Amino acid sequence: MSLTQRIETPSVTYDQPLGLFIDGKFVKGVEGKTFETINPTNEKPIVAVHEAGPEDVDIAVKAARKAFEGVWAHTPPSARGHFLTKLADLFDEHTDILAAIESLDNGKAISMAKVDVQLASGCLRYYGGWADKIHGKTIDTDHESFNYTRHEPVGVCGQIIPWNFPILMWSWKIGPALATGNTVVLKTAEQTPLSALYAASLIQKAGIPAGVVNIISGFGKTAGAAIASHMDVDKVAFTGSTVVGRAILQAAAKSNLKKVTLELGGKSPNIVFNDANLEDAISWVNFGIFYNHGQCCCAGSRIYVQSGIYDKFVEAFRERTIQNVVGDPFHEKTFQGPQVSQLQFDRIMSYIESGKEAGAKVETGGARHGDEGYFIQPTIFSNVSPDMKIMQEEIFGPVCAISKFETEDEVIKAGNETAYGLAAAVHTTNLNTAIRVANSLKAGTVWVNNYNMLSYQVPFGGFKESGIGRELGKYALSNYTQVKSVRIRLGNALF
Ligand code: TXE
Repeated sequence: MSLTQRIETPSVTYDQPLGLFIDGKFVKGVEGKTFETINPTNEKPIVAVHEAGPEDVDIAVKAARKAFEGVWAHTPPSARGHFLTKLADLFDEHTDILAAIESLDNGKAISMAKVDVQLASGCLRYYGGWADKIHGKTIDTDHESFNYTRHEPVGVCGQIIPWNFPILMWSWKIGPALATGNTVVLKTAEQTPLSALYAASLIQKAGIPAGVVNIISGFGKTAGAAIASHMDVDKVAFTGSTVVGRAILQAAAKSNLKKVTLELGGKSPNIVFNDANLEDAISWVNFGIFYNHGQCCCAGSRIYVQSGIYDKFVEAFRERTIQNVVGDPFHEKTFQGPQVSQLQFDRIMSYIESGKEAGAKVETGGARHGDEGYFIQPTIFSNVSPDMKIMQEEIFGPVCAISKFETEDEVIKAGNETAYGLAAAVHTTNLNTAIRVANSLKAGTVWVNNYNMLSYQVPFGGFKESGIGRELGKYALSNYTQVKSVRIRLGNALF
């Protein structure tokens, strides 16, 4: 099988790289295996890509190690920054292609996919700016000493990303890793390998030295597990399910105690008080759960509405939800495309069935949309209780549950009653309420009068079982550096 294929999408025609991107070149896997990626809109294969197994991971790690010890170690920080800003410019130039690939491979609405690409280029440029501003401190201890710290790169970083934001996660991982002087072996999700491979061709165009970034397509149990347990990978950054997050921590513990950062699932509460601006709140609650077809780790899937506005809210929210345009991701007006895969479609439908069986009321949706592709109607459940599966587990689809509450204390308690702690939101016109509730919710991000606002300058990550470490902003730099203390004796003291 060849290493590129011309692909026609409804918006652009382009050359899709298919190989593993190792040591600056696209290559076939050692075992010669390939796998197909499926178009979730019509359930048909798009193309087959080359598959990495453990041996390919090893080859990629060796290339990354060589670059880390060699060319990249001798690339000045400002030059690293320049490479990242050049890459960001190339993302901007190729926005239409990258966005079309996301819509084709992931099913993302094209208007949203374009925003993802802009956010990705913004993230790369932002970390390009950081590259020559990473420095340690001098620390006074006594007259006879000079002490300083260096923030050194961790080394070879394994990065394992999911399918819900393929190109955005690529940039969240690669931006801070390269800015701080690390090299990377990144594995994409098996459902969505295409945009990352196209972005790898932009790495070549940007002139980033061979081996600094290696991108492989492959499965979790083979290529992913090989990264997590590799003895020469110094750190793994993972975004995905909690169950795999645990497996990665175990693999790190059993191998070389590599550093691990995790960005996992959520079951985030979205709280609307009586005094909220109703129209605004409904718009944000709708965006909070149905954006990206509900396939967001921070999706506001548990909606708590205060009793004074509950009936009005449910009615108006249902009306708003019905207006969400579900359909072909390549139509500019589409808000919600298909779920990413048959597996995710089946998982979500089984949660919908479990909600119905448990006695929750379907306010709208509750079924498949159309008869081709993995489309699901935006679904709102009411009449739910805290013990229902749909209130406890991450559904990762366009499905939410609304509950009524009376008091602030009660809703804080309910909001925190979950093993997750990724995000939360509060809608109110009272600043005191907003701040009190924001301070009391155990979540890595609390939005006030908005939802899903993500910026590359602001850290993102989870409390409790939603993860370890923070991505984005200055905080992410500490995931990719380790501190060295250098202590110099100035006087003549001896022991
Ligand atoms: O995730 P997996 P799946 C949640 C969401 C979703 C559920 C399952 O609830 O319904 O997870 O999705 C790689 N060693 N999130 O099955 O399996 C895999 O190849 C190393 C939340 O797709 O965690 C892919 O690259 N790697 C989420 C990545 O892990 C392994 C985003 C994610 O896949 C591996 C996605 C292993 N043993 C799903 N097994 C978020 N936090 O945004 C799999 N992988």
